[in-house]
Formats: sequence, C-alpha cells, structure tokens
Amino acid sequence: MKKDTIAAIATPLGAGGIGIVRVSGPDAATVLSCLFQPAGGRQIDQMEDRRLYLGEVRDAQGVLLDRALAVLMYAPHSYTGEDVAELQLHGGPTLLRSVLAAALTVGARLAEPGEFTLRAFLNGKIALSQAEAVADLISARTGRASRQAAQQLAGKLAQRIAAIEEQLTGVLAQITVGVDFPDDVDAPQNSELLQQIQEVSAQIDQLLATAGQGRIVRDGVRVTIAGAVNVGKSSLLNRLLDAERAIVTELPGTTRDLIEEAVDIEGVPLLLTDTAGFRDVRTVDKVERLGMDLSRRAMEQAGVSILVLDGTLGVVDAESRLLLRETQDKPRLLVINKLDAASPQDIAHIRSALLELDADLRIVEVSARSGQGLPQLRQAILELAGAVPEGASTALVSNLRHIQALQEAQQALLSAQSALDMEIPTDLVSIDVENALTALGEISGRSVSEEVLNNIFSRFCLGK
Ligand SMILES: Nc1nc2c(ncn2[C@@H]2O[C@H](COP(=O)(O)OP(=O)(O)O)[C@@H](O)[C@H]2O)c(=O)[nH]1
Ligand SMILES: [Mg+2]
Repeated sequence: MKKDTIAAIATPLGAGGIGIVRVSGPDAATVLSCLFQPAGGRQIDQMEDRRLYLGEVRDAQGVLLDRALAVLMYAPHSYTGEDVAELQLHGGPTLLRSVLAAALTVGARLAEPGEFTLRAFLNGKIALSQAEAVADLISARTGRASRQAAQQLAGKLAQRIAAIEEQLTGVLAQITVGVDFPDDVDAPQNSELLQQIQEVSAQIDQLLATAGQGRIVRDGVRVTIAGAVNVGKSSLLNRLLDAERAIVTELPGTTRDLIEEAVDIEGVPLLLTDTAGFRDVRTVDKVERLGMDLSRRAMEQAGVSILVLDGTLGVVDAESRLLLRETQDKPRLLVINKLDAASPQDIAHIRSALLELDADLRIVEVSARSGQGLPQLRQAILELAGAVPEGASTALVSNLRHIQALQEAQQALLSAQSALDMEIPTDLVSIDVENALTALGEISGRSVSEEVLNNIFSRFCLGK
C-alpha cells in the first residue's frame, strides 16, 4: 500500500521563537519544493540529506510568507522512517497556518493526531512502548515523570520485552520440534522447559515489582482533604500549594464546591481536592448539603484521604468519628491542625482518643498558619500513596495497559508451569506459551489490534 503524504504544525499554536511545519511521506520533497526556495538559487534536489538550509517560503501563488530554515530527511533516516521535510519558521500562529494551508494545496493531507508517531511505529523505527513514551514525555507533569518517560523512550522497556519474547519463542520452537519430529530429535525434557519458563516468569515479576511506582509517577495520585467544618482544610490546601487558592474564613461552611489543584511533591504529581466540611445536615442549607455529598464522592475516588481535625478543640468530634469509620478501608492520614494555637494537653487528648479508635492510625500534627509540620505531612502523603524516592528504583513499567499485559503473560506462564508439572503433553503447553507471547505483543506492538492502536494514537497531540 502506498502511503500518502501528511503535514501538520508540530509546535504549539502560540507566539513563539520558532514554529515548525512538518511533512512526511513519499511526496515530502515535492511539497517542500513548492513552498521553499533555498538561498543562492539552489534546487531542492540539491539539498543534502539532514542538513539545514536558509531560504524563502512562498505560498502556491508565490506570495512571500517568511524567511525560514528547511531540512529534508530521506527515508529511512527520519522520525517516521519516511521522507520528511521540516520548515522552521517564525512562531506566529497565523503564519504557521498559512504555510500549512499552502502545503495542503500542493499535495499533502492534514495529519491525524499522533500520525507521525504511528508511522514511526508501523515502519519499525520504534516499538509500541516507545511510541507511548513519546506521549508520556509530552504530557509529563513533573520532572520525575518526564525522566521516567525518557527511559522508556530510550527503549529500556522495549529491550526487556524483546528479550523475553525471544526466550519464549525459543521455548516454543523446542516444543514444536519435539512434537513434529518425535523420533529424530531428543524431545525437550519437561524440567528443561520448566526452568526456562521460570526464568522468564521471574523477569516479568521484576518488571511488575516497580510498576505500581511507575504508575504513581506517571499518572499521579488523587488526594482529598476532608474533615469537619472550620478545621483548616482550605488553609492546608493553600499551604500545600503555596498559593491562596481556596477562600479561608472563620465562618463554618465557607467551602461548598470541590476545589482541585495539581501539585508536585518530590516529582510525584498529586491532585489535591479541598472539600466542603462536614457538620450536622439539619443545620445547613441546600447548597452546603450538596457540597457535603460531593465531599463524600471525592473521598471514595481518592487514592489517599487526609482527615483534618482542629487541635484546639481537644476532642474528636462526632463528624470526625463518622468520617473515620467511613474511611476505614482506605489509605488515610489524620492531621491535627492549628498546632500553633492548641495546648499540648489538647493535642495529647486528641491523639489518645484517635489511637483508641484505631491503634494503627497515622497521625501528623501541623499548623497550616505557621507551616509547622508541613514537611512531615508531605512525606506522609507520599508514603501513603506508595511513592518511594526517585533513584531508589527506576520503574520501567508505568502504563496501566502494560501492567495488564504483563499480568496476563504471567498468568499464561503460570498455567504452562503447572501443565509441565503435571506432565501434560507439551503441545498443550505451547498454547500457554503462545498466549504469553500474545500478551507481550501488546507491549512490543507485535500483536496489537487496530482498535488498541487507534485508541493509543488518538490521544496524541496534533503534529506528533
Ligand atoms: N490558629 C490557627 N488557625 C487556623 C489554622 N488553620 C486554619 N485556621 C483558621 O481556621 C478558620 C477556618 O479555616 P479554613 O481553612 O477556612 O477551614 P475549613 O473550613 O476547614 O476549610 C479560619 O479562620 C483560619 O484562619 C492554623 O493552623 N492555626
Ligand atoms: Mg474550606
């Protein structure tokens, strides 16, 4: 099938130093020749591969649009593996749109989101996991998430998966030979096959061991701040954000809507949600009651709940007791706030009352007003979210799709192992091994459905 030639603006559409229009496909050089005249009267076909040239950009009517740099990258030495032309123009949205429109009038078609990277994958330039890493790198919200995606883009995961696939293909070959030529070849011993499969299984375990970590860094964690009215939830949100985001007053029931804000704590992207405080529903109006419903829902969806108490009260109030019961089975953290105003006796009372309710409770004492205890609070949130410090372990797997594929492969290999244990004929074992390979193919891209591909690439931005 002959591919068409696609074009898109590859840089964000805002005023900037430069903006890039990218063209990929068999007619890339032709499209460039219609738009670009290199300085010094040079022809497009005299342009050296992968070298920048200064020149003039004109539309199809010959109207001058810009002075720009152009580069031609001939297949297969380009991002997509096809002929690619790129124009580095001045970064004005109107200019970039005009140049793109000109490219579309001379034979290119507008690229779909992610189509350049899809082509790179289809042309074998990168494995599927690397293509996904491109999207992760672009959407990374913290430096740590970005570094993690860079590792994946460098092919660290792709190499591991390829090695595992090779080993399993080897196992499969041994089984097939034994089945097809039972007399000519020594049939592989079950124990030999078992050992090889166990080895692969251990490698998958290794990859999965840090996957939870990888996912936290890639996708972040939802953290809700809940509690009774006026305990300082909004003050705490503002402190954690280091910004006056939520309204703080001495009036109970100030916060009624959910207030969501992203924050980076040691490279882990957290989505903090400040909620309406709880109090006796009989005393509140309709708006506040709806706010309390939202608070409950937010707590259900959160990865971590922070329950805030007012240290100056010296007791655990009824609302807080109810919240403690409701969050029993979830990762949660108790925060005693207003340390600056509370007496040591008050704090001690609350502490012992809390521990009486649940001896394993994690309790942190803070003052949202002075900032005291905030470093401890940040650490406790990270620990509860399951994050370990960067450098302690590099997660190669971070994507839920990959985690599920690895788990499926592991399941199939376990089934192969028990079949071998029970001396079930090896041709049946081969089905399990094939299933494991199919699951791994979802990561490498060797056996991925068109539907999954569409799903992955449609989430890319335009021009990537
Ligand atoms: N002394 C003291 N007062 C605080 C502290 N945090 C919040 N407050 C006060 O408590 C009241 C309620 O705070 P707010 O953040 O609106 O509580 P929310 O209803 O739980 O969101 C306000 O008057 C705050 O100034 C703190 O750490 N120390
Ligand atoms: Mg509030």
